[in-house]
Amino acid sequence: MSNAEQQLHYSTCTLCEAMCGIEVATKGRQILSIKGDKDNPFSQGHICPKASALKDLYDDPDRLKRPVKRVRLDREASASEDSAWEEIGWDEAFDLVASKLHHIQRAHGNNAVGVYLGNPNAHNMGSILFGPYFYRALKSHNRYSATSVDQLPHHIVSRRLFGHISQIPIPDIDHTQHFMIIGGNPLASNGSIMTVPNVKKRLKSIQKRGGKVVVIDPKRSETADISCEHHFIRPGSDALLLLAMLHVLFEKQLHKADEILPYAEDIKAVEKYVRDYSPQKVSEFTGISASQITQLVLDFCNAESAVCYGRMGASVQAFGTLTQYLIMLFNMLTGNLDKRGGMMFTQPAADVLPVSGKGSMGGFTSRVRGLPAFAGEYPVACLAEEILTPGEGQIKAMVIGAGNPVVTTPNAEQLDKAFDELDFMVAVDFYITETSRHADVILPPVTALERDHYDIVFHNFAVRNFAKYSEAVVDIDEDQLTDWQIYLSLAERLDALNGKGTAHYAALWDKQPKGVVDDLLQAGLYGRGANESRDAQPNLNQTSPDIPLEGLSLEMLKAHPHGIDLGPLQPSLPHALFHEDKKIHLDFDYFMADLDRVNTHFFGKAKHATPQNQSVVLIGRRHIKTNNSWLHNSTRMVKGNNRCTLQLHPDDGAKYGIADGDEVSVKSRVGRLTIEAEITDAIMPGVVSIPHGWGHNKKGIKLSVASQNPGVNTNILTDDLQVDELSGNAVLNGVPVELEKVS
Ligand SMILES: Nc1nc2c(c(=O)[nH]1)N[C@H]1C(S)=C(S)[C@@H](COP(=O)(O)OP(=O)(O)OC[C@H]3O[C@@H](n4cnc5c(=O)[nH]c(N)nc54)[C@H](O)[C@@H]3O)O[C@H]1N2
Ligand SMILES: Nc1nc2c(c(=O)[nH]1)N[C@H]1C(S)=C(S)[C@@H](COP(=O)(O)OP(=O)(O)OC[C@H]3O[C@@H](n4cnc5c(=O)[nH]c(N)nc54)[C@H](O)[C@@H]3O)O[C@H]1N2
Ligand code: SF4
Ligand SMILES: [Mo]
Repeated sequence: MSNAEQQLHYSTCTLCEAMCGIEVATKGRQILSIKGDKDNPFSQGHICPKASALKDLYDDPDRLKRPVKRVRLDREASASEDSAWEEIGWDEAFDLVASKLHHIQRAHGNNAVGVYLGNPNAHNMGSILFGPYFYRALKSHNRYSATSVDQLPHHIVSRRLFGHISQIPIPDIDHTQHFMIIGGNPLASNGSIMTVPNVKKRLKSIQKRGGKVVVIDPKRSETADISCEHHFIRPGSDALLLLAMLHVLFEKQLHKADEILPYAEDIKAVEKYVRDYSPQKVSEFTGISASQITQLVLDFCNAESAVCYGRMGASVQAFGTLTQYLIMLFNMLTGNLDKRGGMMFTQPAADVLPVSGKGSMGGFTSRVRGLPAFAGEYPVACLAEEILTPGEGQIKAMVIGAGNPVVTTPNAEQLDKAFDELDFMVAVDFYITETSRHADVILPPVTALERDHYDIVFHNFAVRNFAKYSEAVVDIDEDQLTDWQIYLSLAERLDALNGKGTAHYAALWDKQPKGVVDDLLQAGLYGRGANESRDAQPNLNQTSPDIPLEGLSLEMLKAHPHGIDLGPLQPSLPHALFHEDKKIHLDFDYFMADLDRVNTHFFGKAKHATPQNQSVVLIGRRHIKTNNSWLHNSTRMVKGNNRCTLQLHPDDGAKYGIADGDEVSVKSRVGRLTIEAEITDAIMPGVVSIPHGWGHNKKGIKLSVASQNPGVNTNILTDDLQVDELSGNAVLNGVPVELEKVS
């Protein structure tokens, strides 16, 4: 190794959705440094502090490189708390897992095996493209993922309106003159459902060109700090704000629906649904004055182009689906859907949408609580009860792929206990986490820089058309595997045990995920089949004579290691619509039915949301150096002041006798925790905030750095029974809590 040459590699950071290009210096198998790739046309050298965590993950002595099997030391103690781990070979591990799962399915039915897939899968082309072979081989309906603590409402809105769960329009941030952000904090998150490296610069550019950035958030966030205007909003009341904004559009005759009308003939019928929601009526519930609400609409309509965008704070709350729907209606009715500077669809190079399912809506409901399934998944808020409630279809075993639901999903303590009841768990993860410590077998894949990468998901949500492929930057041992190899091995074994043919797997081993990417690139808009593909999109061809490239292939991307810019987003209606009639289906009956729930919640007899009698509500927050639950084992990501604090307004501090630095007991319907108070006027009175992803104090985890600075798990407080009823999405923002100073 000592005589190895230093080498530079151009790769992509996969930690968040921004897809920043990185320049990685290596010497043999040592990673020396990670810098921004200045020649990446999309991210132009930008990275955030997290990029170096890729090296820390790679070097982490705590991470697993070989499969491990749990050996229970004390049969009486709970399995997760008293075990040792024994390294085993891959073949033994695969055989063990496949036979255990098969055995449980034979005894209790296919649905006895549950699957939970976490967020990092979305950043991993191998899991995205080849994981499904394994889930299909399992033939279980009991599937769950982080989608239902996150963007599920976006998928439902897109499926119903545009005909495909993943056909989600993206803010055209680089051309807009007015950007309204509802419940997103891209300065900390680096953007979400908006792949946007260096978002700070792009937001500032809006203001430099005379435009405006407006933030609606119960917290004066980092994003609010650099915007032109910020309004505090009472958590969970965004649907009311949007209803009133739509009301103003009609009342003042400001709507501009002409261009969208051919695709959505009934759009003006929105008026009758919003008639009752004047700004005066919603003002006290939202905390935004009637005149401010009217002004928000006037400013939006007066701008040359404008876009309204809502993220976590708008989605993961009691009215998340309705809120995302109203946001889309507002963009449409102001003439900003599919328009430059508005909400636009990307034209990705490797487009999986036409070859993937459009996403089933409803159809199944969960066994215990009857929550709806979307795209073949139940909401994770009902996972624990499906394990704990006996009867046919009860979950007896779990497969966890790149997820940590014991930290990240509501009523986390209940799920932690439920996992202890399982007969078997397998986790595909390189850490022994709060969740994988429950496993009987852990199958560790390599980390991001050790595998090749094409961003199957986030290229499709990018604010600019772009394509980039990167090879692994370091070699791996012969007995290290990537996620897709793990999933394919399990699928093959399971099919064999089920007496099914496995001959077709040979071709998949040969093709690999990168072969699928190559096929998609070549068949796509910029590929060898470009002409055909463009003919199928006549509107695109006509409006954008400047589609810059054809002949794109994996080989071409390999020859351009910084990535290839494919130009700005292009108007693409009606092509972007997946409904056969090429129309937007507004589905009022489905979405507007939720207005009954809105009316009962806000205007019902109990009137529990008025400023006078409302309880304190809990929201979350992100920090630039975190990534959900799994970067806290990197010393440089966690050093410095305690970040896992309860933020509260000085008025609430005075009301409850809580001073900065005090220990506070926070209690909800489902749990209680103790946390340090941080008094700040950046948060709205009546609202408190705790970041998620912490609470690394469970016995049995192997995260030596994280355990020293564990923080508390906010999802001990969030309530599995509180969901957005349309979607079953968890309510992680706007959770009623009680505060008490710990003396
Ligand atoms: N209260 C509250 N809770 C929240 C949120 C919130 O805002 N507030 N946010 C929610 C959101 S948006 C999300 S997306 C979820 C995330 O929830 P999860 O997806 O359940 O959790 P992560 O923390 O992302 O855990 C990812 C796990 O995958 C492992 N991992 C990382 N990379 C790979 C890989 O390439 N392959 C494999 N096999 N494993 C890998 C890590 O070691 C880690 O254990 O959390 C949700 N929870
Ligand atoms: N550094 C970092 N980056 C990340 C992640 C991370 O953990 N750390 N996670 C990644 C993931 S998985 C995701 S999904 C994205 C999420 O990306 P964002 O959606 O940008 O996430 P947050 O930073 O949670 O921003 C949510 C905002 O909503 C506000 N909010 C809370 N409740 C309400 C409400 O009821 N109404 C309104 N209007 N606002 C509300 C909060 O105060 C907060 O400012 O971030 C990704 N990027
Ligand atoms: S912004 Fe996201 S993609 Fe870019 S360096 Fe940071 S974590 Fe990585
Ligand atoms: Mo997320």
